Amino acid sequence: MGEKSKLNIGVIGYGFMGRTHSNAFGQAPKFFDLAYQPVLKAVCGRDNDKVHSFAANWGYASFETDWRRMVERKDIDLIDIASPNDTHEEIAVAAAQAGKMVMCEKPLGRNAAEAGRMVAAVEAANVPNMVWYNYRRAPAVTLAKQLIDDGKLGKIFHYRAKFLQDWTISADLPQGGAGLWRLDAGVAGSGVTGDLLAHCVDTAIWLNGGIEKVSAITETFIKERQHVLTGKVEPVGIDDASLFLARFNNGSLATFEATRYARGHKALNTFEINGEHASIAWDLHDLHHLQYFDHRDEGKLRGWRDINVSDGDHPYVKNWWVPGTQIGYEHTFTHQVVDFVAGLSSGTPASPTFRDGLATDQVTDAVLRSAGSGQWERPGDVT
Ligand code: SOE
Repeated sequence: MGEKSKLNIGVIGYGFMGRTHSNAFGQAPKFFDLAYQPVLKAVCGRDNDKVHSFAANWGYASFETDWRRMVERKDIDLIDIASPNDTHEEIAVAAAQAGKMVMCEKPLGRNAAEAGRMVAAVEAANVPNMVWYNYRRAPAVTLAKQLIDDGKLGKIFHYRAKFLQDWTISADLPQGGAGLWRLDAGVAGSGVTGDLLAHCVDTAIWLNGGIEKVSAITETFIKERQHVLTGKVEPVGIDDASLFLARFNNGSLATFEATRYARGHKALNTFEINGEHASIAWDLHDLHHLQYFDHRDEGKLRGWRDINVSDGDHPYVKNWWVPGTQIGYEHTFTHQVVDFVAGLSSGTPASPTFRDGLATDQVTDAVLRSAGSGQWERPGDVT
């Protein structure tokens, strides 16, 4: 077999997401037969010592401390953005203009206006692009998509989603800086709406189609926090909790809830969908299981089935270990690389593309608008 064409990757950011992405690029070609061989060419971060040791640990051939140098490099095909949200637009637009493929951590922009400019840039340059909404590629979630597309649920009536955490309850937790930029509205764009609900919205649009309108309520429980970068106590601009009602274009009704104030929940990302014939439910805390109830089953045997999505005929699973053993969170990112590369070779781009990421940002913008106006808002309507 001849040597595969290389896909030379430059990752920007070495925090939590820099690690998940680096791991995924490394694992994907080991477990899946990819048309292109991902190569960890360079990683970029501002701190010379930290980025140096990150590069050595994860097997990068080189490192940069200025993302602009990375984007200019002729030996890099794909720029992967794993840095905080306020950097996404500038880097993505420059990378697209330099003719690079672009992958970007979620949410695509701090708001839909930024995301729209990012879509315009990748589409004008005609470069492959993708947003890392990783949970779509948990095998049980992909199986849910297959069951819905096969028509097993019939007409959908209800969609219920939650993403609950509890790590910001302490008033002593500061805002800003590495790790805590998610609490700084200027950097993050919003709080749980863009950080957590965006995951739920991306999955929901994928499984159940577009959202017609939303009615939302948000709250900031802790109004002031010390800022790590200024040392001063400053107002908190993010939403700590965000809940909304929605109507999908297919007529189904939904509730969505995200918070970082649900004591006891670390990453309870769940959805339940109720259709005419069947219902399905999923929970990230038990991510390889899909709950399925089918009313068409024989009456005396009818009940919720607990499908252990770890067999060879389940999505992605046969490429890992033996049936019945488990895979986890990190694998969702690896599957994203696999599908992105498959999209390059087939010519049919894998979703979520930047355009799909924009659709999610339009919904989260509408949620924040509705929380402010007290009115129903439509994702497309911007006044
Ligand atoms: C926040 O704690 C966070 O890390 C999000 O930023 C991720 O997108 C989510 O997958 C897990 O939680």
